[in-house]
Amino acid sequence: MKTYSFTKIAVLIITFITLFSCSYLQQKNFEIEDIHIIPKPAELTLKKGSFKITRQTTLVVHTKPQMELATTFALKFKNVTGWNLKILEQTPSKNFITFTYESSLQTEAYELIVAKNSVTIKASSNAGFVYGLETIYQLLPPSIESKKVVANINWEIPICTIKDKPRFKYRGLMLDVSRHFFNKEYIKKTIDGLAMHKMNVLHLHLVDDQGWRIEIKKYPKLTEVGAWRVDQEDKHWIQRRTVSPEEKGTYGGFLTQKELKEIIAYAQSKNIDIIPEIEMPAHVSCAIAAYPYLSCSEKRIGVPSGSVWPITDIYCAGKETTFQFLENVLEEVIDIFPSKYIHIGGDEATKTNWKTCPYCQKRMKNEGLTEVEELQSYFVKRIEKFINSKGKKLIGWDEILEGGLAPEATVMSWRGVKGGLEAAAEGHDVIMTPGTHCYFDHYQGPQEEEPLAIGGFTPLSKVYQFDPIVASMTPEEASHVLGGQANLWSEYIPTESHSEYMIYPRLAALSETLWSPKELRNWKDFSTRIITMFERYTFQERNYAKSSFLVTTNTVVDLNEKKISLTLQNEFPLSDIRFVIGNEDIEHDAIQYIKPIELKESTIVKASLFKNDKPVGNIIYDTIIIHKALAKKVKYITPYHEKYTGVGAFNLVNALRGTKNFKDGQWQGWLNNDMEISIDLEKKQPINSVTVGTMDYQRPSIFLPTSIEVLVSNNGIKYTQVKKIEIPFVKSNLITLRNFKIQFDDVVEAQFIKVIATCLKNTPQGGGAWLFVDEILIE
Ligand code: TNX
Repeated sequence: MKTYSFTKIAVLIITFITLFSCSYLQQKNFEIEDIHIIPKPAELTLKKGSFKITRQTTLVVHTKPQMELATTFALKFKNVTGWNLKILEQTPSKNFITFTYESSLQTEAYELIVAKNSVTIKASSNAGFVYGLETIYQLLPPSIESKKVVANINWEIPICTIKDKPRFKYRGLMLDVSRHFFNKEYIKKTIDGLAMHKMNVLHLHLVDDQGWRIEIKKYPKLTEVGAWRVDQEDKHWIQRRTVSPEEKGTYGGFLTQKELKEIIAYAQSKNIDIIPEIEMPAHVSCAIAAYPYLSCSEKRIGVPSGSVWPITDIYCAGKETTFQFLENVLEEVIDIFPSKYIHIGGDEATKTNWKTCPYCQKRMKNEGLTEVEELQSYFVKRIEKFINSKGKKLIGWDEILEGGLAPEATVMSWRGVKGGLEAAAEGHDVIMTPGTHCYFDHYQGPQEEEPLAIGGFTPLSKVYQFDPIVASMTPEEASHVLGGQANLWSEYIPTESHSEYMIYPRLAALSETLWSPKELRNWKDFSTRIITMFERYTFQERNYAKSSFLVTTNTVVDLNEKKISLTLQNEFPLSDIRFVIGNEDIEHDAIQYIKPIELKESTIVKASLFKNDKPVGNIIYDTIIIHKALAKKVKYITPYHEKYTGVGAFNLVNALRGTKNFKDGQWQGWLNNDMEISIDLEKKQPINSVTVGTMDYQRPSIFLPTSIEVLVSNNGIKYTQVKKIEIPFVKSNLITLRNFKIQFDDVVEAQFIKVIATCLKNTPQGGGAWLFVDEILIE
């Protein structure tokens, strides 16, 4: 009897301990390093323990918009778990997520209070609730973004309090849907991407030379004609031929008014304002192709398939019919878009036609204008009046400053921050979109590794340094800065996956510059959080650039010791970089990089960033060639040009190679002049070949040599020719690096080598020719 009750007590105790420890173990404790929200919240207090979303969790709502948000939340959960979370108006005793109206919070601000048994999202507007939910998603495991059920996941978030609000009220992205058309589904997917980063403006660039993308009922030809161009997608943008107006366009598309309304409603539910841009007076070849009377000459043109420069086919500023057309178009646009802003472009108008057009001249005379810039200003002011009369505000690119700004206009500063500074000083609102930090059509990694882009270099870390407020601004001027925006021009972006590649992850960096308090900005901290964001992108089936993973090399040459040391780095600090030398396999044999790698012989170095012992991103291959001319004396018989000096005397023999960026400091240039140099190898030795590294980049007039001749000597005075190659000129629109290897028929013994590379004499476009050389390798 005694034994029995003892056993009973023991069983009871064990059960109790087990139960207690189980529930205790279930309480996950998060560390601050586990929280990877982007953009970083303004204030976060973390406590021990967690709230777990289960099949029984209830969503508590009090209004219709809250109901809609709760429904999207429940749907997301249904996708990944199969559960049907309840949405109720009554608050249960525990395990619920509730939306609570809190009037003291600013619009867009929210508070998130996560406790053991409940989650409360407080906000004074739908925007705040949207952001509260987005934050919950980012507290959850990345697989919440999956499109299908995921097993064995604890849907747990840390007990914490978050008080969050944006630094800037305008946080935008511009999509150019004209140069290449992007459809409704893609635009909606982009809206999801924006909301996730707490961005609140999608600026749609609906009109440009190469395509009119919005249905206008009064002018059907705008889309019947203007939305379609002759398909020349197989050619480089700047190499597409001018088409005649008779040719039928087959490539393009447009958004119907119905589709746009659907997009707008979708965006509104995510607190995103859609700002339409209807370009004028330039970038409108497509409209002139549809209605030739809109231009000064009324000449018929075709919709251009590619580059148009300079932009002279612009709207006539003299004829009244132009303004009637534009007002009718804008009236329909205003009916579709609830946004308080209408963007009218205004950039890059070459106004030569206006100088000779009798209508424009008459207008200038009547209005007392002397310069064509003032006529553009008249144009914009007149359109502004119309837009204001409809209760809307005008935005334009910074060119609208020229000739006098329209009284109420907001300026989008793209040519640096200068226009923004000027406009703010005049008391106008400003949105900063400087090309230096905000142009997502620029390269984000070394050109050799990236898909073709328009140029520039705006890596993730550069975007992260963006600040819409310029240090020199007075507080009054700074108060006019509404925020910032990234622009994705799409000349070189034909597909959705490419478009996403350019947007993400740079959008994440931008979002933090526009949302989070400046004091919290920290690249190192961001660089750990972004990795989780990559996982979220993957679950969302979103393409994104891994360029920031790329390892880059720097080579330092010790000319005395004739050795090369290679440093490896990555945009992120404290990266796990590993490498192999020669033919070893990077997957298995890589060693961690800790200090510069010293090399005395030619070899290949492969390197990559590693995560969890696996290479991530692209593997880089660097060929190091230690050749016979390394660090030997070079005599320049024809001097290099003062504009492109490379690194000076040893440039051609320092083993450092130039990149496709011809201004990278590794190239020596000769202008309308041949390169003639000799190298003293210090002693007679056997030579098999001479290689000359050159560049072909015809746009800025850099051409391959037309011939290369190699001569040898043993006294440095009398040379004999060993070999000469001729290089026929071939037109090209690419940037190509070429190594011309002049292989000798027999091994030659010599101390002095002379190389003569001839410069192109007659260039296709006329004008001068450059010859660029980065290295001469002797083997
Ligand atoms: C300039 S930015 C433009 C666009 C081009 C872009 C390419 C601006 C207002 N105009 O038309 O697409 O450069 O980066």
